[in-house]
Amino acid sequence: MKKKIAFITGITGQDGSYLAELLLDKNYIVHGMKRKSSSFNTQRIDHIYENKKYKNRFFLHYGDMSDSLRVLNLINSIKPHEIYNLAAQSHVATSFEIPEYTSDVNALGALRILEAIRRLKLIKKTRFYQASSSELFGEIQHKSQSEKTPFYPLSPYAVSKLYAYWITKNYRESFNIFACNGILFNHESPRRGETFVTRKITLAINKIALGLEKCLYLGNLYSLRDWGHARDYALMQWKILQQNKAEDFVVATGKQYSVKYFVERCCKFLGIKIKWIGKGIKERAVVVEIDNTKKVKVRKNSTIVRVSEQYFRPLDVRNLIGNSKKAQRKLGWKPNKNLGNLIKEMMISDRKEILNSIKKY
Ligand code: NAP
Ligand code: G4F
Repeated sequence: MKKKIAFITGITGQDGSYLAELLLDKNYIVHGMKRKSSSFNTQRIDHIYENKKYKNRFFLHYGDMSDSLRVLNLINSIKPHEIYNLAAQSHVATSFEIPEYTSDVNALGALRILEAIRRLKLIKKTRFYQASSSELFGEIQHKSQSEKTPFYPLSPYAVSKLYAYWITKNYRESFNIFACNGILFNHESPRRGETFVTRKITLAINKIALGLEKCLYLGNLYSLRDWGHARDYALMQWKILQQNKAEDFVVATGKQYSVKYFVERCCKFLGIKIKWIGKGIKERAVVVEIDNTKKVKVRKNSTIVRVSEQYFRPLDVRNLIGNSKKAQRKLGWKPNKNLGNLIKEMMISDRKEILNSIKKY
């Protein structure tokens, strides 16, 4: 049988790396778009590149979502069966600083691919996945959010993703392109970018426990998120494109936790018990008990987490929890609700990474 060909934009990101592994293991030929950078940006996929098992089936191409001609030419030369549009300026807080760039890449980026599929007459051949986001729900209109919940975006990032969501639907309905939105809730992993809150916490708590840092500074401790594992979500991205009919799906765990709780659990993992004192900008976490068997380098009564105004957003999505019943019914989605396992995997991986970087230094 002829191998399927996939094209992944954003292959160097968290999701791109898991999706590339998954597709290669399913015997696909995988092409990915990477950005030209003055420093290395392929750390998340180097292990794939070096794996002999994937030789002649894994290809990287320079490109940028803001460059229509390059996007068109790449799709023309690859002629993929499936395109996964994961590339994005994906940091919500940063989108307030660079709204125009965020819109160009996230909103028009999706349009550029859809137009390429249409102009290159690949409508019958190429299926399209758009990485939509639970940020679309923003100021939530339903207690838990499903495909039927109205959107109310609260950031330039979310507004840009709203355009991408609708243009995907529009090209599906206007031109019959097999184009789908995966409305994915937050998903994390040891490969999560270091400035997203979960990874920022797992890295900092490890560094504090090793005596390398004194204090972690965070923004809104009371945000509630529905956090899943990125590897599980990559499988759903693929499944969405394997259906008989092009449709949109919410993917979520259906459980939510606060940022504050996430911090407590990371500390607990290292045998550090904290107590929160103060309110608002003065709120902080103080160490009240230490498990001596874990040999952490923190002192009782020291403050290890503080709030900093710097990390507050002009507007913030405070409360997200997904209703993924449709994905459960049609895609066989089995939400993995175990936050403890996710934290354990991220904490262990970050500790190793920190110790290795010290050794190298
Ligand atoms: P990520 O780790 O930030 O990866 C983003 C990818 O996009 C990276 O490969 C990045 O390249 C690339 N990129 C950024 N700007 C680009 C441009 N102008 N041209 C070409 N490539 C560009 O994000 P992720 O967590 O894997 O998320 C994947 C997608 O899902 C994103 O679209 C995100 O918005 C969406 N999403 C994520 C979540 C989540 O919780 N993770 C939830 C819902 C939706 P560099 O490596 O060079 O920066
Ligand atoms: O980890 P975050 O930056 O993720 P956010 O904003 O939910 O966005 C992520 O998930 C979306 C899916 O819903 C994706 F579409 C998007 O691409 C991205 O992957 O922040 C989570 C929450 C926010 O409410 C934020 O205000 O944590 C709060 N927070 C508190 N202190 C912080 C911090 N966030 C960050 N990044 N850094 C802080 O110090």
